[in-house]
Amino acid sequence: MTEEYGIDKIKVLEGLEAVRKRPAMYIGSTDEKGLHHLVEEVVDNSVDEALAGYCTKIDITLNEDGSITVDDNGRGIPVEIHEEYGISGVEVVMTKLHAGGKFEKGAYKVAGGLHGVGVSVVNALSKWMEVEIKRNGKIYKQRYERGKPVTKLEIVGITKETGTKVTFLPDDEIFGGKVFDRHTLKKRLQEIAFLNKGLRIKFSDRRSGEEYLFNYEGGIKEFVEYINRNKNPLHEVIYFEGEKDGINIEVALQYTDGYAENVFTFVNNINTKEGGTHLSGFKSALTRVLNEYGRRNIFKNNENLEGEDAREGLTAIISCKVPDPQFEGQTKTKLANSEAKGIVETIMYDKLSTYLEENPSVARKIIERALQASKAREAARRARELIRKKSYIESISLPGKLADCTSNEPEKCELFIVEGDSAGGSAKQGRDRKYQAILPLKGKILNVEKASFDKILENNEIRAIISAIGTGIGDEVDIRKANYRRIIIMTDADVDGAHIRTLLLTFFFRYMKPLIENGYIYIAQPPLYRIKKGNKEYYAYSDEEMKRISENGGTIQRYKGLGEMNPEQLWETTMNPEKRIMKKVEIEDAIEADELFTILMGKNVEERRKFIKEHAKEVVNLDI
Ligand code: 0RA
Repeated sequence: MTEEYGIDKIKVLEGLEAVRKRPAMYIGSTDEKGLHHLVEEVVDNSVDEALAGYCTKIDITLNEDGSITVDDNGRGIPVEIHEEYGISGVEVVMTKLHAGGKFEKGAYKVAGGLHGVGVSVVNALSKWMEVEIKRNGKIYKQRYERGKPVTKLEIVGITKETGTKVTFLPDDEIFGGKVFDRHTLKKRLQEIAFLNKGLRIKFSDRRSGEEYLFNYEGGIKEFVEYINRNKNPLHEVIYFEGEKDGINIEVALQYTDGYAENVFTFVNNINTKEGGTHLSGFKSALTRVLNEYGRRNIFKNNENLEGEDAREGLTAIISCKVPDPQFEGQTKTKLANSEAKGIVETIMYDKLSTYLEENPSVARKIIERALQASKAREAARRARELIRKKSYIESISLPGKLADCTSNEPEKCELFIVEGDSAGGSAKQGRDRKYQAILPLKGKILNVEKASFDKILENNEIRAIISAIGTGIGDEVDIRKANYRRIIIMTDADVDGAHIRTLLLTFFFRYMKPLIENGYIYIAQPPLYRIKKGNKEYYAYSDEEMKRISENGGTIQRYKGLGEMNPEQLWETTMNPEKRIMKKVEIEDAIEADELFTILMGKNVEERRKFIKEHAKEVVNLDI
């Protein structure tokens, strides 16, 4: 009896009901991210058709009723009756979990650690879904509601074309009232177009009337040009492609006069944010090629370039197509296939060596640039040795000194980087001495976007930050050595405060990225207002909150700076772990983040002016 019950239960759970019961298990979450995941899932199927060589165009439309349409000119989902299930192929794809594998499709699948749960999951989580297939000279149509077919697969017309059109409305029982974000969709669709040269992706937003056509004959070569469009490139983009043992790789790279390293890797169109074997292969080939060419043609005295010298100022995209990708890592975005390292390394070594031999003037520019980086690194190394010792911080002349905490359990400790001496003073008095350390900064730190590594290390404020945190800097960052688990940026809620915060974030993003990636960096949220009602005091952290609290009577005090709060107030409102509000800094999109820092902090004034003008309306709570 129990066994029978068990079997029954498994059967039930295998159906789409299981998906509706535990959506997060299939799409990660039911927040905005999960919602957009649905689109990815459907688009991925069309991209698979493109990868297999059958589809050249995909139209994505955000409809006025909130539904979304993905329309491709691939082969069309098979309509024939499926042997095993006795229903049409369409219905198998739409209602069976992981049905994709039941048909052997193309050689590569986008399906990786992240995606590949199947269209059926999207169907299960949609209030309704309509699929229209052009195949065998006919147009077929079927409608589903919450995963269940509500019409038969009907023939509704004839056609000479082939393709699949899927329209779905995410179920508000699952996603609340969340709506698609045009910006998020647009960015990902453009990325897919860059990664699949020639593929035409049209994106239309019926709500705003906007339309975009993404179509790049140059593929990732144009991607690199796009990323570098606000930078100063040293040469044209170098591009090559190669294939071995079924693994296809494409590489596009270009050096700029900047200092940042921007290497982005993709496997079957998935952004492998955590890198992996393909990235290792790329890095070691790059260093080896530059050193060998340098020794033959440029070096005078036994110079030797290290990996980071070879990658300073480099923007590169590595896009691999791997038949059976294995992903590992925290977010399953690290390629694990060991064979990929050797293949990428060999192809990269051969093609880049040849390119440099054939283009000696470009080769000279690249290698001289790397040699300069190497010299700066040597100077930096000496400075760094000094800075690494925490005791060193005592010896440099700082406006205000680090007031360290007394605990020696870094896991429980926090470092507040505070704008200004007076706020620094209040923070020192108001803090929890055991777990909270205070580092006051006077004025603005150096803009690292415009300075070389050795110059950065000459800057006192930056030295103080590095030695206080203790992880080291650049390639050598070791998060296990962090003296604090949280590093909290605490600045005034005005223009200067915002600027200092951006300078600090630029520094952390460019030189201590693992701290951001591992969730160590926070932004304190001091209150904007104090409201007195009778003998009661309230703090408001936004304009809305202020309006709500101050309704019928109440005196409102606008805080201009942290310095206006006494130590107790600062502790109560901003530092007390039981009460405070903080924002954790996360990198959602590394390409966009690079772009933002380049525009905001880089050399191109005109671009910055344009950007600020365009985004000015989004800025709130900035007291100018
Ligand atoms: C299964 C088998 C075949 C194609 C597809 C599915 C397919 C699915 C989707 C989803 C969106 N667009 C799609 N395009 C194709 C292969 C069909 C054949 O062998 O002809």
